[in-house]
Amino acid sequence: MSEIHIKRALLCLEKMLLCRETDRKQALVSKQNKGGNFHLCNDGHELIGVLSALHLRPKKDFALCYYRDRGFPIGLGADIVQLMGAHLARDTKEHSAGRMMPEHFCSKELRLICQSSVVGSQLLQAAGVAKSCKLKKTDEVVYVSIGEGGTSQGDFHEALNFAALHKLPVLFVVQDNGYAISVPREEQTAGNNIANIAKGYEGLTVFDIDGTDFIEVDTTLKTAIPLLQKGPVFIRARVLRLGAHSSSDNQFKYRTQEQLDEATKKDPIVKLEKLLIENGITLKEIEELKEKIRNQVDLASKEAQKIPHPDPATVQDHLFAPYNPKNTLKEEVSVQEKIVMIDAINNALKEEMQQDPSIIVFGQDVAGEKGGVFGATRELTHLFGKERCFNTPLAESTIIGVAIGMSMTGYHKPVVEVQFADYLWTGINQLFNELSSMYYRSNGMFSCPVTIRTPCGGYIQGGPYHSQNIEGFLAHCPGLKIAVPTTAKDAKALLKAAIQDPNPTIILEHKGLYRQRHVSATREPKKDELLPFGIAQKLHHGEKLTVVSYQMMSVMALDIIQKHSLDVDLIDLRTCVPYDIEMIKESVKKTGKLLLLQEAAKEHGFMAEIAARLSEELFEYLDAPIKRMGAKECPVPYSKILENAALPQPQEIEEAILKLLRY
Ligand SMILES: Cc1ncc(C[n+]2csc(CCOP(=O)(O)OP(=O)(O)O)c2C)c(N)n1
Repeated sequence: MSEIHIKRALLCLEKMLLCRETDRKQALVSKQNKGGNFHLCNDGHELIGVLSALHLRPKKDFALCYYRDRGFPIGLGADIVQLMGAHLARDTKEHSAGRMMPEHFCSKELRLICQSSVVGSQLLQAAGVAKSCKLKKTDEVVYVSIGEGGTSQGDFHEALNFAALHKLPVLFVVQDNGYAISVPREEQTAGNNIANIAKGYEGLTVFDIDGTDFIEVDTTLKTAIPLLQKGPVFIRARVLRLGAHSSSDNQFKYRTQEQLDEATKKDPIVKLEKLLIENGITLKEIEELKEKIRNQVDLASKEAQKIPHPDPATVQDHLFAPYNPKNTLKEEVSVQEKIVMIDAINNALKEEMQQDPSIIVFGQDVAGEKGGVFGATRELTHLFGKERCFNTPLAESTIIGVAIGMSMTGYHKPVVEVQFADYLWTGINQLFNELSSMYYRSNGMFSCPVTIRTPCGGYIQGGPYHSQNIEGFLAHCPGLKIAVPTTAKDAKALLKAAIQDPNPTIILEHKGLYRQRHVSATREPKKDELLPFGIAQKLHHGEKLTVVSYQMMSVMALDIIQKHSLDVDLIDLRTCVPYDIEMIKESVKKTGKLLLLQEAAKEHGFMAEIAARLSEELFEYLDAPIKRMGAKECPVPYSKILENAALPQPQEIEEAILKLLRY
């Protein structure tokens, strides 16, 4: 070995020992009731993570490393006190400040992107980070690691496909220890080797190596990292898990002592020590290094125990990043020239893309002449280029996962289209478990300025998979803002506010209103008109009854109220999260009666929340029971006759309004 090689090997050993010693210390303190009682063993995994970090550029390249890859942050130079503090769920500066279980590494300074506990979801986000770097034309690369069990997730294949398709600088590292908790590799992966499967993705360079061998790992990384400028690289590193899966696991239920002893013989630390001794380093030098590391970790552990526990008063902090724009949307004035909702949305996208080059639009069919199946993104590729409006593979998890990653570099604001709200479900993990909670999980360190637009709603004979209304599900997801515009002007001004918002936002666009002319078509707001979320509007003023609704229900209710000149306050919510509870309360105090209208099935719907809240907070003001109306409890069928039977109809709404007025 050359002198420089020995120097790197020594540094690598030092970092691996640091990793091993933190492991030992963490296992100990997790039994001492000091704030954290969960421990994940890293022993046997250290080499690939540490050495990858030593080959990359700290604070320049990005990384998303999984929970059994502590070697990577330690290799980068992460503060051991912060790591030990995170282990004890203390109010640390990095790694979530007690919001996440230990080993969910997160540091803006080190460009360690905040991790969730969902195995596999980091891979698409890594592809998104890399896409952002590539669009920005930097030479930054992205490291992402995962266990072999996690490669069974669909997101793994979506990520390899997207990275290979876009030739992205992602280094995928699978740390294959042969077990996913208790499940052995042969029950996990067809052919028993994930590297062979990865070879099927054209454009992906694949290595299959012994992850316990310093020379093999070092040589591979030296070859692999320069290749990243041309496209993604995949390394399957065969490693060892020299302990149980976690402190909650009894490994001897699925593994014998003999098997463990056999694995221990290949311990990468022992092997590296041997290599160094063969190359002139003395045993004494290694013993001194170990002693130094023990003292360092001892001290770090004591320091970590001085970090305070989180303050319970902060439990709801960092749900949303601050954003308080002024309401600059002007009142509706009667004008001859009206715009329909779909055109207003298209213009909002054009205006925002014009004024902010960081906005990138993508989704299925959104690019080129097609410009979306409803035409919302038409002309965007022509006006702003293929890099700023492009098609994605037919994979919703890809759309949302990539958007998350792109938004986290700070270089870009993705505004994505999910073709129908009904298909958001194949991306729901990225939305529900990842996007919405990123700001909270990272204790305000990483925000995700992602806007998702998606057409929803029925009355168009779209059948069960082109008619869903999903606001009730989404509203149950803390950290996500949701708009449900009824008119063109609101859709435009809300979309513009959403794009400028540093938080994740979702615009549910009712496709039955895209081209509807008599209520939804309005004057077009000017470029600078914005409508912040949480401000409802009255479509009709009255004294005897409050009706609260949105989208198609608002249109139907307004028609009925106008037809009979009824004395009704009609509140159009515009947004579900946040929703304008004050306007509703003020109206109900005046009218004493409340009808809640939603197109989604009545049971377990969004309006149930408003009904419950009003009965808790305004019971004394009510002169009649709160009435809810919605669709029947079944999917929305295709036949027009059945669709009409399922969805709320004007006649039923009329009867409900008149009955409540008479009550
Ligand atoms: C999507 C998902 N399903 C289940 C779990 C529970 N879980 C946590 S770790 C783990 C095993 C993962 O094994 P592997 O990917 O091989 O990594 P290793 O733990 O062996 O390093 C499981 C099933 C999870 N975190 N995420």
